[in-house]
Amino acid sequence: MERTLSIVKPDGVEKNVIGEIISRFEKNGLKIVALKRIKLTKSDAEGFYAVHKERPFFGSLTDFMSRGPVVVLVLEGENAISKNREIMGATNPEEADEGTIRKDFATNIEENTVHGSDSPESADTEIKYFFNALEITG
Ligand code: IDP
Ligand code: MG
Repeated sequence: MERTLSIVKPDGVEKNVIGEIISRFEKNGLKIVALKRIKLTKSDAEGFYAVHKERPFFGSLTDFMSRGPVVVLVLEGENAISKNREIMGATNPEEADEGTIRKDFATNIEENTVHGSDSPESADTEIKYFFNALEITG
């Protein structure tokens, strides 16, 4: 059993597809073990995406991530990290496979609707960024 952090980004919330996105996780056998809808400050977004701080899109990305509410979730299941990445599709929606969340909902490479942890280490750090132990129930 593995856990991963998912975020429905501000564009996904604005498009009113929170339920459709969550339903894809469930249909693919992932269990939601924590969930909340919050609004990040610019500084929250900068902290979350600190690994990207040298990238040219960091300012724009953190403006986007703090412009409106997001939904943060912890998904649990076998190979949850890679399974979630498959359900999400490629970072750039133009390169995403048919039937993936990003192919179906993303606006562009930045406003790409969902986040998913990319390794066990980042999943652990990212889950702790948003949830304490009492908020996650398997
Ligand atoms: P990922 O979300 O698929 O793991 P990362 O490379 O970790 O992709 O990038 C984090 C986020 O930064 C992306 O999901 C996207 O919102 C944004 N991003 C990535 N590459 C670009 C880019 O070239 N231009 C603008 N935004 C980008
Ligand atoms: Mg990433």
